[in-house]
Amino acid sequence: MSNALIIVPTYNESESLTAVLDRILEAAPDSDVLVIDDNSPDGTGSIADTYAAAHAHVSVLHRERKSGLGPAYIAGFRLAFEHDYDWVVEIDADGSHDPAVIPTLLGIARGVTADLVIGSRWVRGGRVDGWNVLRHMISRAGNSYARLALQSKIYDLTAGFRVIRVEKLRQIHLETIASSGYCFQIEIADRVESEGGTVIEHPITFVERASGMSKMHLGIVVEAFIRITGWGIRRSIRGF
Ligand SMILES: Nc1nc2c(ncn2[C@@H]2O[C@H](COP(=O)(O)OP(=O)(O)OP(=O)(O)O)[C@@H](O)[C@H]2O)c(=O)[nH]1
Ligand SMILES: [Mg+2]
Repeated sequence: MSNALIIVPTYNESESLTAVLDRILEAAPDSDVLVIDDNSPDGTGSIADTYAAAHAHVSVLHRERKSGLGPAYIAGFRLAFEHDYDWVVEIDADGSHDPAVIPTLLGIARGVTADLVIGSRWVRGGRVDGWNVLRHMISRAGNSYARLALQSKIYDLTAGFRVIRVEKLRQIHLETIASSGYCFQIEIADRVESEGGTVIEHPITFVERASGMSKMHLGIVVEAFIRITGWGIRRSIRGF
């Protein structure tokens, strides 16, 4: 068995999934890949099943309904616990993250024994291709606000391209993580950092999805804003 589990959450990614899986297997042929599909109406789940039937390293977890990125990833993390993987890799199914970078992120994680390696858009050398000004502003403002409120050193707290040490995930009490949207990524990074974990940001180029629809909506931004503000207030009260 490989010691890294690459988790690919999907909701309506029928147009991009096969190509992304091909690129993942090419880049990391020794890793196992787990697609977690929330009963996508566009048939992504059966595309994943067909792919898994033809590729020994790929498996699929089907969930009954769309319940957000957080619960999907937590289900994947629990499988990584059960099967004793050392690392999980998070990557989107829409082609925004280049699978060719996975060995680099894993190499950094293993080399410096980091707890979290983030493929970061917002450190020197990182960039985003294809976003409009509004999307740039939302991501930059959201990350700056979260960094300030949580007194974090991380520049790309919302990034969805990461390697996480499973041992660290076991320590951060997943049962108490309530975030659903991309706030989940902030919460995980914050837990790792608050527990004294080693976090490294490696610059990546993020490419806007070429097909399919974004799952980003106002509710996700509002959830992040409310939760971050709550955590920040609690933290500053405790600090005094
Ligand atoms: N299983 C599962 N996957 C999800 C859910 N929401 C989003 N995803 C997947 O999570 C990844 C990130 O979602 P995106 O819609 O690309 O979000 P984003 O990257 O912030 O937005 P864009 O840049 O516009 O694509 C993609 O692979 C989605 O298919 C969900 O509720 N359940
Ligand atoms: Mg995306």
